Amino acid sequence: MITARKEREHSMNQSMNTADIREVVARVVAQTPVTDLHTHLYAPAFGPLLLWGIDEMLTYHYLAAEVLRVSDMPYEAYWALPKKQQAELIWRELFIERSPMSEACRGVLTALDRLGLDMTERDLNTHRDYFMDRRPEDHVDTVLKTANLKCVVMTNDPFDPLERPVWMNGFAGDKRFHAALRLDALLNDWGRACATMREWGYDTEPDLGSKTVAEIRRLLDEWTQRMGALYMAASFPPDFAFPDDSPRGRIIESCVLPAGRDNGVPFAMMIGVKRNVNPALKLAADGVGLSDVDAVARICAQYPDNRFMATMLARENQHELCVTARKFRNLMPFGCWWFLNNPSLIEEMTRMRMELLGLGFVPQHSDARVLDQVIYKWEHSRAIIAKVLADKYADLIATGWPIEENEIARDAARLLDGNFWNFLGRN
Ligand code: RAT
Ligand code: ZN
Repeated sequence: MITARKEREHSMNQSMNTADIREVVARVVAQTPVTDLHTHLYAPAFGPLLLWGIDEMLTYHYLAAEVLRVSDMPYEAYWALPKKQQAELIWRELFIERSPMSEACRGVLTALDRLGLDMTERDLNTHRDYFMDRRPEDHVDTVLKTANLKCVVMTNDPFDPLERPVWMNGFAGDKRFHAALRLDALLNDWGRACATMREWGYDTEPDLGSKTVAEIRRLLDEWTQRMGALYMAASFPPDFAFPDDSPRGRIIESCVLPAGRDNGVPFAMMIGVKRNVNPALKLAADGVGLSDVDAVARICAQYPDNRFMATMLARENQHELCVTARKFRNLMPFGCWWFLNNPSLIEEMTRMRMELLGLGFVPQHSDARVLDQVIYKWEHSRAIIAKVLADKYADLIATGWPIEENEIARDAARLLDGNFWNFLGRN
């Protein structure tokens, strides 16, 4: 007995106490490479689709929405400006005329700082100089290294006229950029998708009869293969229902789920976006609404041979989604999506998820649209994930359960990288 106790004391001395834990966890999480499972970035081979640099960062649609609240410029006049002038307006209004408090503003500063720019400098043109002569290929390497990312997953839409030709011309692949087959165009506007598919030579009819179903399935199989897609995905409005007799519901049941099962790729559901709440804001026009988590539970229950990833946009849906994930091993909650990608909400969600799901979730994705953004999105999220983890380890240590650094590294690797690949079955 005494020996056992001595051994335990010895092993506790070897492991960490609560004072060390914060520093060690922060360091380990910062050093753990990330797989960023949902971005809007593109490999350099996609040419102008890959956005990067300071003017792109400043004109991010999150910041367009913010500048259009404080400026009295008519919406159309803003959108008519060349990008450079939009960036100048945003810099002036949101960084110079007032302190850049919002998360999207702060992010620009974090990214510039970590790229080595002088943050005491308030002249935008001076910052622009850094980006002037950079080659996109080199910048990708610099940014992924600075953000400590292993790889990112793109959002790839076969109906997008700009990216489609890159795939059709045999994109050679880029191990830093994986693909996800995005199905919004197919699922959220079937009338139009049907007509487009006909133009491409698929024998589709609006009625979704068996011939059309087979053709949609053919499209899904072809594009999953062509892209090497890791998963299929779509965003849905708050009234997303399942089962559902609309074209969306019918295509999901008769095409997407069979394809997902047979091709071994999960279906990622991004639920709760109210598109075009204020159309004058264009890409920044969308809002959020409360959704029905039972729809998620029903699809997971009815299709146990399919795997589902889910992220929901309303803060109020998060608890129910966590509880639902406890009931279904084929459901992986992921990320703090869009309006939730703010420190206070990331912390709340990460704590709740860890308390309900242990380490069995994917805490974050960046949603970056501009390459440089991964620097700030991941630095800010990593700090919060580390804070939550450290609190939880401190609770464990308080019970006498020793924690070793290699265990922290193992857990961090699961959260930031491994859980996603394991869920795909590709570890
Ligand atoms: O976060 C965003 O940038 C949004 O505009 C959307 O792209 C959203 O993340 C989505 O994937 O639909
Ligand atoms: Zn997105």
